[in-house]
Amino acid sequence: MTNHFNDIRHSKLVFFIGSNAAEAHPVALQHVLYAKEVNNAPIIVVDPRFTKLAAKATDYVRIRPGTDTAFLMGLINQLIVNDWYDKEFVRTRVAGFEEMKKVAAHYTPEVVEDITGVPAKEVVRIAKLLADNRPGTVIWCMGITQHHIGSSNTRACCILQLMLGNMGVSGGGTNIFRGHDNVQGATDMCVLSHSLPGYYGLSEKAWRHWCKVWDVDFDWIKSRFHSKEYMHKPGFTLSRWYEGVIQEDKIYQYTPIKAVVFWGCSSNSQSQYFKVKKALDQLDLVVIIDPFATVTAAMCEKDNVYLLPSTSQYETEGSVTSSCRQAQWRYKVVDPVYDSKTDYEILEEFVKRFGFADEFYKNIKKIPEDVTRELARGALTIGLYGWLPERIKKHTDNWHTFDLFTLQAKGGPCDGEYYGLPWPCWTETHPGTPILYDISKPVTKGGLPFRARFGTEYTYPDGRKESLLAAVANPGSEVQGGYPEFPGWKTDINVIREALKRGMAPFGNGRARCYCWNFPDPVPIHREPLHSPRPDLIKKYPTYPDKPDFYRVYTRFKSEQKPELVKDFPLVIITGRVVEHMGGGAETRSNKYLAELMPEVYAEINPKTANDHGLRDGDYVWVESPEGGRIKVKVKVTERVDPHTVFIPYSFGGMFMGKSYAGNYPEGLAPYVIGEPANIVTNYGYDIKTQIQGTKEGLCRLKKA
Ligand SMILES: Nc1nc2c(c(=O)[nH]1)N[C@H]1C(S)=C(S)[C@@H](COP(=O)(O)OP(=O)(O)OC[C@H]3O[C@@H](n4cnc5c(=O)[nH]c(N)nc54)[C@H](O)[C@@H]3O)O[C@H]1N2
Ligand SMILES: Nc1nc2c(c(=O)[nH]1)N[C@H]1C(S)=C(S)[C@@H](COP(=O)(O)OP(=O)(O)OC[C@H]3O[C@@H](n4cnc5c(=O)[nH]c(N)nc54)[C@H](O)[C@@H]3O)O[C@H]1N2
Ligand SMILES: [Mo]
Repeated sequence: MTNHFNDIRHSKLVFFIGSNAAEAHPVALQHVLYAKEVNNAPIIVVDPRFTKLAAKATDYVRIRPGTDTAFLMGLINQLIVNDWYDKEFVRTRVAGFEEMKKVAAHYTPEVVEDITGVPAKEVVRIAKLLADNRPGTVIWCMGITQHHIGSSNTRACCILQLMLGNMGVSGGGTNIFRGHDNVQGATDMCVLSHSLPGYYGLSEKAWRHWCKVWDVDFDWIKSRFHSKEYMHKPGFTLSRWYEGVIQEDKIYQYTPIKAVVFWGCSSNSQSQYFKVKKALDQLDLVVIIDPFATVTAAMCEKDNVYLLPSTSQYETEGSVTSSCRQAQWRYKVVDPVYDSKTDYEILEEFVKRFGFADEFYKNIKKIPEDVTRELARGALTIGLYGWLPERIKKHTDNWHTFDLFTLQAKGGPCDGEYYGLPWPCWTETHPGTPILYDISKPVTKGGLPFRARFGTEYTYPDGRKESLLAAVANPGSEVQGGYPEFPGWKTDINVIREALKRGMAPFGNGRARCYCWNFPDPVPIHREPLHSPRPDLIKKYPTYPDKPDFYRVYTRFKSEQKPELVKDFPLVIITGRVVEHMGGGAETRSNKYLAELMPEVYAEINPKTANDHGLRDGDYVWVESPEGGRIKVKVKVTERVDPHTVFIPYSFGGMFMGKSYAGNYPEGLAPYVIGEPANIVTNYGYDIKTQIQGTKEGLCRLKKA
């Protein structure tokens, strides 16, 4: 999030796209409802389903799944052609406007209507609403990201806010309501396969930086890898690890995967689940570190599973990071119950047995405080240097002294600081940055320009040259205008101190790019979902070429996009959340109160679809995917979805294509609720940059059970 939840209380408009916050973020929603009631802010909800969030909206826009880029570019085009965009903001802080404008021109209201199903008049009306109610905030979630063009969708959202001049202002921003508690912290630590903590990447420079922080020898780290190549090569992603086992798509690794550790991860959260199941049955070893005996364990047919019971968050402590980049100290509530161990203890047992405890714990004497200290010293890129455990605890202990609207402490021990020291918190005295890219404040007081990450000038394909440095600066900046990054700022705190002394941002003062030359589509464009109900549009807006060695696995795009598929699979399938269940559902399906509230998996279908299939509310139906997955679920007949769309909540598990695996749980540990995982029928398809699974577009068919 560029801003923070509380800041939405300043918004004059809230634009939700691909988010169902009423179910997925009901606590955060209180700030949105404040804006609605007190500021009279229009609440726009763009979603293929009429959700519980849509029920709170002033303006609901029903969109065809997978067409958000076209809709957003259509809004952007309207802002430009009607002169409703913020020209001063574009002049001083944006790059690539001319190139973007040319692309946006294609997305006329009529073209947008054809692609998205949103009436042309609505496109114009919503654009005007956005222009008339500033500052407005844009909030998106998984409805935007889980597509093969997910990264284009997110960029189009950002460009929309740049055009409205809504960036770097209170009440504006791009606010992505995140998933699990501490998922922002997990991302910052890069619990992913393509970077070291703090978004440093996998280059030798990055490794050397962290070796210095860890105080270990670079050559020793190198010796832990199969070869130097693997030190710099991104690993498999969570969405496709199973290909490393079953190899139905070609893999690019010297050996197949033979063992998997699920550490706080639920396998039914992955699409193509019937392939995941196949992989589980082929593996030599499956280790599950979880407070619950998960569905993964129950699905394994072989005797190859070890369950290591971990504690829950209430039985341990440490720093966690919220959606809005704020740190909090989470204190222990109860001692570990039964024979569970904390995740720290389990990790320590492994490290000792693998024989590198001396290196691993060189700087760590006291867990978790020293872990937080080490991360603060290392993650300079995102400005974690000021996140010292004692500062974080002080904030958590004094949370009542901070202002509800601005997050700033008024008096007390944290006077002037922002709650949770939102990063970047450049130094041990910096107050934190509550709103990113806000040039109304000095950098030392929580202001920030856009980063100058991509040089000082760029030459576009038509020969046009443009400065990539801003034409404005924060108050107190020694340079009144744009400036490049300070060399060495990512690895040396003294460079950061020097920049701040001059009132400047260590990472420079650049322009936000509408044209990203390092992306497959420099300006976001529509591309039809891989499995599309519109063969005519596949021709006009085809997907990307296939991508070999993409996170070590061949990933099909073009070769997977088959226009004839819709003949046999005429309905669009989307999946998502219900308020009663969480993720793969291990925790919530094992809770008898929640189980009673949401006891069974179902498919939402429109009354017309039901009638066309001879189905009635409460009947059972087989939902079948083009790849051969099928699940048996209950029918819920509802106008929430249109006649082309089927929605299934994805948090169920313990059934597999009609068969129950409840008997496979250790005695007494089967959850109260079991059901078919929707991910058996979510289709093949992955984002071109991130490889996130496309669980919000795809095709299916229904057969009465
Ligand atoms: N109760 C509960 N809360 C949760 C979670 C949970 O499992 N249970 N999970 C947490 C996690 S990990 C996350 S990431 C967040 C996710 O939070 P959300 O992303 O808000 O949740 P979803 O229901 O997956 O998806 C949101 C909406 O996207 C819509 N959608 C589908 N396809 C499209 C499309 O093509 N375009 C548009 N515009 N919309 C589309 C769906 O209809 C759905 O209403 O929730 C978090 N909060
Ligand atoms: N079809 C479809 N699939 C999806 C999505 C979708 O919208 N549609 N959304 C995707 C998204 S955004 C996400 S984030 C994933 C979520 O997918 P997962 O992260 O795989 O699902 P969770 O159930 O949240 O998994 C968390 C596991 O961690 C365990 N756990 C909880 N606390 C602790 C702890 O302190 N220590 C340890 N060791 N374990 C703990 C829980 O018991 C649970 O088993 O699903 C993805 N899959
Ligand atoms: Mo998530």
